[in-house]
Amino acid sequence: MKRHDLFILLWTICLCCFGEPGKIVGTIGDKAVKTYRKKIPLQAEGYYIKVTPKEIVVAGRDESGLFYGKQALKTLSNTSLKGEDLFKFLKSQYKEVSPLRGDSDGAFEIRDWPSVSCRGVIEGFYGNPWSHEDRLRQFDFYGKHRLNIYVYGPKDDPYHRAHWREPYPEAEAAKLKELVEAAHRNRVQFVWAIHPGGDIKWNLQDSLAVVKKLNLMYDLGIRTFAVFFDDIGGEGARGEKQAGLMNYLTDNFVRKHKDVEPLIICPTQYNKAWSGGDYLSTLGTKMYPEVRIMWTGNSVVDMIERDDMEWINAQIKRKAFIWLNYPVNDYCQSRLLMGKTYGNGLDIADLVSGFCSNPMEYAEASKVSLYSIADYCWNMPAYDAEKSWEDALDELMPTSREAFRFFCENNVDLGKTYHGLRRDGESPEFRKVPNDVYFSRLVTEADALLADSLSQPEMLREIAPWVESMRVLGQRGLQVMAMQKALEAADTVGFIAHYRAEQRLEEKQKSIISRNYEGSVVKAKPIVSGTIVTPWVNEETLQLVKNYKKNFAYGLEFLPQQVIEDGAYFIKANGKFLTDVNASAERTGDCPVFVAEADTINPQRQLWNIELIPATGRYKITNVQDGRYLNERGTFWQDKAQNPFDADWHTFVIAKTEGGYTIQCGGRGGSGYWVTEKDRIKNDKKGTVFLIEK
Ligand code: LOG
Repeated sequence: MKRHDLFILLWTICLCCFGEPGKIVGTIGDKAVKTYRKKIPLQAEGYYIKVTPKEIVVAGRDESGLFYGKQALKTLSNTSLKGEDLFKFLKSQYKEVSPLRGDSDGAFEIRDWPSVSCRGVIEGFYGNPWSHEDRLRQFDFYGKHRLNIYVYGPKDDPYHRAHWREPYPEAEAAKLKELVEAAHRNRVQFVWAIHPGGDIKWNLQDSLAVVKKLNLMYDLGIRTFAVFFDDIGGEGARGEKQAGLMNYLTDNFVRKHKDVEPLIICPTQYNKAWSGGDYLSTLGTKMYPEVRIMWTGNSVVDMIERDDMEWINAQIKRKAFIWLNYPVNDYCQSRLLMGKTYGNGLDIADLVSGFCSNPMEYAEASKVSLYSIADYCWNMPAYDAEKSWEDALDELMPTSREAFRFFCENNVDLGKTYHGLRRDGESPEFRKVPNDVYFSRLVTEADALLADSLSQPEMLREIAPWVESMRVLGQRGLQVMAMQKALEAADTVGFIAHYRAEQRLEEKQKSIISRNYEGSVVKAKPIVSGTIVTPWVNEETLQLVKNYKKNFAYGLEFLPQQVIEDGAYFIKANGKFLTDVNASAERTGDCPVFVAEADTINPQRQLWNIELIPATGRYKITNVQDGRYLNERGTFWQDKAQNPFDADWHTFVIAKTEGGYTIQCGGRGGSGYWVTEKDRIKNDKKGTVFLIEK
């Protein structure tokens, strides 16, 4: 055994068996650590650690620094790493690590401090607020991961928003008090937010109502406060009035107490896409400079980069306090966001006054991302999204780690939403080759997780509906693979049987719901791998059914009928034929027109291929003669050379109606129907009835 190995061993034994001999502990002013004063980092919450065979020193810049230093020491005493590995580990964890008296000795010192001074979480989502127990567990987690701020602002707490003037009922106030104490024990600042903008009157009475409420919250131990004006319009959204209230509260509440921190505001224009006029500059110039201003980035849901920070900071004349809308899923409730937390610049620490993540209403599941938020905020330049994610999985699901990893990998992207954020990396193994093995794994890993619910009850309770859905998705996939094989073997009976089994599973999957909540959000219907595996299973089923129908007649009654079976049709309105008149001429951006005569010379100009697209479940319509796609405006693509298919522009919902069919634009929300106007196709709310015939 080398000397340094021996030393680490002894040190570990000492810590475990005899308490902590040779240990010097203190904060900067303490006599005990006087010798090390110069070594202690200047930054708040920083700490210094020295480990030699003879002594262990932990010295904090302040109480928080000492708290984190002691925690680091605990982590160190739990590691079995040695030599090079130990140093590699230390360097990945702490800002500055130096060996003492030569490598072989194994002695070292650490200087460590946070990149961002305010790091944490904002419970700011719509839907089920976290439970009391959720929050208690969160605070322990924050303490452990050095997150130091928690902003309380669940949209559906009536005393935060809808009934902001009213005091909390006694029992709820008592619980909040307990929470505040738990937060403080973990060195987490508890910020309570009020959301008065929905119905505030800009008069003294309402200013006093806010002060009164804040004082009640002060009595529960809260020392930092926020005022939210997000997601409102009308009178409450006026910048100069909001700035006036913040100044009033600073004068009449904050400065009346010795121990209350400067206020935080969430403005109405809280992201660049929604900014305009002089709103932000009004806040910037009229509001006391100590009031911190929250900001979600270039849009509501966005990752933050340096340029973005420079822009907003110039507007508001201070450093913005980031409200990161990730991993919140209140706008994409069917998805759990369990993927890597990536995309924020690693060079923005000096441009933010704080960085908070708005999580999912699933408190435990959110920890996968919060773990990384903590890593990112503590040591921003060294942040590694990949590693941090893997580390989070180690900690959060030690007993079924690989099953959990697989689950997380299948719950990454959020799909298309009006906020536009997408997340890469979903179901990477599936992309290579969809096969039985992958689908079986969806089933077996789901089983493994569900079987492990005893060791991780809270996490499992939250993710169970998604785990269950993952299992059924796997079973559906296996049926689809069996349909493929049956079709290849011309086994019609087998094909129909597997198809019917697949349909039963799909029904079962659709019946899974998570949390029967009926507030500002609806109950969630879990979707797993909604970008990769689920669409593949849906599309492949449809495609196989189409292929089957082309060749076989057995069991057709069990297969879905299309409104229009794939084929070439005339599309007629008022007795006229939709005709690709320019088919042979030079044409860009032209359109077909309705003509009275049947074209006997070139009938294919009047024939349209109508085909169901499995990917969208909608139809595409192309001209038989030249293959050009008709788009939602009833015209052809501008650039005939390219003529690309675009599901946003070229897909239609065709529905049977009295006397014929309606054709609705499906790509972007299905806003308009086809109508005829002067022999051309236009869009309107109420559709023309078309004849679609062979
Ligand atoms: C809300 C927030 C919600 C989030 C995501 C802010 C400042 N406000 O669009 O409560 O959780 O987006 O849906 C918001 O982000 N409004």
